[in-house]
Amino acid sequence: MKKILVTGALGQIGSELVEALRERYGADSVVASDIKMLPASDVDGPFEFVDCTKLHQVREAVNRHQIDTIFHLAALLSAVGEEKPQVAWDVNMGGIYKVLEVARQSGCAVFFPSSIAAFGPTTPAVATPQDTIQRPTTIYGVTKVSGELLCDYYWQRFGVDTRGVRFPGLISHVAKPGGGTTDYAVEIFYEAIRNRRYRCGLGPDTRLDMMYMPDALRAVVEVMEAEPERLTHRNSFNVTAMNFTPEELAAEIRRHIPEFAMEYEINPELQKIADSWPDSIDDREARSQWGWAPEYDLESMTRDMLERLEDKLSHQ
Ligand code: NAD
Ligand code: AKB
Repeated sequence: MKKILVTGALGQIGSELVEALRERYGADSVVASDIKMLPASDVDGPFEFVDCTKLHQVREAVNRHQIDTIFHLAALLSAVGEEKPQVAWDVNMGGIYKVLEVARQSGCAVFFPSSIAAFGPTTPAVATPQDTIQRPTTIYGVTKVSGELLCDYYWQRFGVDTRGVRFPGLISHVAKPGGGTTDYAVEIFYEAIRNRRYRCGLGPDTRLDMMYMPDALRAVVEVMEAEPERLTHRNSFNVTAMNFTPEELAAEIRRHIPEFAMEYEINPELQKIADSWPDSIDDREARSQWGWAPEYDLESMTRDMLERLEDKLSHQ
């Protein structure tokens, strides 16, 4: 990786991935891009306006900066996707197709982040295997399975070096999440610090896999740097770090903020999506093929989130 383009770079993952990549490969080697514009005061490296659904915009950015690797983050997430399924299809499928076409023409490698949303209600729900039934019932999930297949196709048919992971819900304190079903696991920390209470849209026993952002960033870099001979899969590796319900997360927060109160006001749309996803996934293939190992569990993530968010909010 000598020159990198990140699409959707101003979202929850991109806000931290760009910085991590710049630290690793050099500030000028990483071009951030999005359809949102960055305030001039926040620009600390190359930035381009790139709508990933416009082939010429992706191509121009790749040519102008002689890009050899694209981290394609731009997408609509699960909750927003169900509100605007047609737009979700256009952005998620249009985006990955345009990125893959430019990658094919320009010889770029591509990172594609899939999700636990690529599974559905007929998937084995506990310790979901790497290779299993994938019949998702959300438009987001449909675009994630299709994206995984398209990435595999471009590797097998055209030799484009496509790689990816299936992320669980991601927890972070830099940028707020962008409209997913697992957003509660981030919002709860803001509310616990500010108001000592949180009203959760998912039921108390909704069990899902999650991961803290530092582990997610490492997963992205490690899968892209993995020796290709070791990879029998490419798109996309199950990766996970922790597993909990809203009630268990609230209990962990209460160890630091004893007065924290959790209420439930179930959002039927969100609950339906969460119930269609696995309770837990099996990431042994990622562990054996490229050495994946998370560092944060529920306890260490909660401690770090509260410390860092308290510091951030005290300066706002
Ligand atoms: P996000 O919603 O926070 O950010 C997405 C970014 O894409 C936004 O900055 C948005 O402006 C941009 N965007 C939207 N339409 C665009 C377009 N047409 N062209 C260019 N940019 C556009 O998302 P995120 O949480 O950072 O997720 C990034 C990727 O990781 C997505 O593909 C998502 O599906 C995947 N993922 C995220 C999670 C998670 O928990 N955050 C979990 C699994 C997979
Ligand atoms: C969402 O909830 O949509 C995302 C995801 C798990 O893909 N966080």
